[in-house]
Amino acid sequence: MKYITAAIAALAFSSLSNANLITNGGFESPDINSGWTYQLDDLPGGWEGDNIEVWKTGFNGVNSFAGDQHGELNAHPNDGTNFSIFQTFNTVDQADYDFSFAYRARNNNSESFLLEIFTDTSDLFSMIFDDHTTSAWSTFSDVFLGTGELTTFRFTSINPNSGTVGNFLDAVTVEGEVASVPEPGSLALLAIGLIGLGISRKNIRA
Ligand SMILES: [Ca+2]
Ligand SMILES: [Ca+2]
Repeated sequence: MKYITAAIAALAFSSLSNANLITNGGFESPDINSGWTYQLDDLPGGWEGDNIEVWKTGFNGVNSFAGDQHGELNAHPNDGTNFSIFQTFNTVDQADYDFSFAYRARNNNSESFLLEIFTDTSDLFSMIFDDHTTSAWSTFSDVFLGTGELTTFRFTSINPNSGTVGNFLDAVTVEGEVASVPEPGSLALLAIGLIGLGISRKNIRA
């Protein structure tokens, strides 16, 4: 009986592990030789959304916060609307997720953008960032609570709201439990364990 309970607990815990749920949060892909590039829609390995712009470290005198590249939220070409980039991932219900990123203004200190973390049914975090400067990278970190649903982590340009110049980003991470789908074999074992547990309880009551 004790062993069955322990086995079930071990199975439950083994289906969870900690990971960074953001892919290409450092904008290191695609690997560019120099200058900058932009890509319509999805960036290979991670970001989705409007056009996505990647800069090489040192271009226009701006060194990346980490690695050899960083992103610019106000991408190119300008389609006349705000730029958004996002990633969507699954969370575990009631698990804490630590998130962090670096940001820097490009052209003037009045630049701003919005970060929203949300599911289909709830808003988990929302904040406007307007405190970054052209002189150095700033960093931000906080925690949100998972709901067990698909969760979207999205940056949207505010100022400039549609221009192509502004709001550098780098080193975006979301760290916490990732739910992996158990192997069929594990599920069968779990079912046998639960049936065994039910029989034991019945026997105790009888
Ligand atoms: Ca980087
Ligand atoms: Ca740009």
